[in-house]
Amino acid sequence: MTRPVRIIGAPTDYGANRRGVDMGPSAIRYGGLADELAAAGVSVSDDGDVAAPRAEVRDPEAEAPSEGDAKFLRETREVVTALSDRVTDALDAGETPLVLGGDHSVAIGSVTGSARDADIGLVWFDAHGDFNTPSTSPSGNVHGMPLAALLGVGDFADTPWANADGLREEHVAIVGLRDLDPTEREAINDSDVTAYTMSDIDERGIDAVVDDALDVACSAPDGIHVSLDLDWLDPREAPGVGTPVRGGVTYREAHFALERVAATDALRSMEVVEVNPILDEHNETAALATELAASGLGKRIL
Ligand code: 4U7
Ligand code: MN
Ligand code: MN
Ligand code: MN
Repeated sequence: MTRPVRIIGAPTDYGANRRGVDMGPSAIRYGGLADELAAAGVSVSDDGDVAAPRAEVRDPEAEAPSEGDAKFLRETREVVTALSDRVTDALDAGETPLVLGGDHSVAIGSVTGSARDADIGLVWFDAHGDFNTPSTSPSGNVHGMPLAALLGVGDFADTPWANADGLREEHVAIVGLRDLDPTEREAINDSDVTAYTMSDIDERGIDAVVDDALDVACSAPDGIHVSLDLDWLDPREAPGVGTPVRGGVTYREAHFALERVAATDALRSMEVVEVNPILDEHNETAALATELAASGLGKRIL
């Protein structure tokens, strides 16, 4: 029997360079999430949204760990701390947390919550590495930093609220890379994270790459967290994202990958992030997020 799913919204946008992703949780719910998951045969409850401060009342320069180069770090800390607790609560109740973003900075909360007292693996489906730190980031946007934060890279060493206790680089795989900043590229190469580019997918096929990525993550004993940034897909399939990059995976490749996730039976927690309804066309990116979540949670065709 599959565990019940608990939906948790994290309507943030301050980690991204564009307004609008804060409407992601509403758009994804409106896009039919509950129905999709019911079709997947899983029982669902909705835990509502964590409180997130509005852009108008925030201080972009507050409390960066170094040089003041990360925007809204104080707001990030508040939201991810609350989210982390909600994720742990869901797991303690025997449920699978499904976090709806919001910008990708919310992953700091999902993953720290999932990796509390557990040794987990992580698959990061994204066009980007999200491996910047405040001193390397060209933008100062925290949605480009969550993986570095979770792993305690660079400026994020000893940042307890952002470091995931039960996550080791050896158990992390990034899939679909096609846009890295030079310093990020260096940091990923210096790490023990396994990273697959779009060229790897071109060359070896989505099945071989995703299976390798899942092997990396599933070598952790306590299950895996899947972080799905919708800009992983090609912008033709997923136009409603803040940082689109041409040359992403197709609709079918994405479904296939998430079906493989379900087949591992190791999914512990999941998030779908970076849906921007303002940039979307007829809510199609939000609807796609619901479909892919359902595939990851075990929806079957036959
Ligand atoms: B996303 C970027 F500079 N690397 O750090 C940055 F190109 O969560 C983009 O993957 C980050 O969507 C994209 O700002 C963050 C930029
Ligand atoms: Mn991205
Ligand atoms: Mn291991
Ligand atoms: Mn991302």
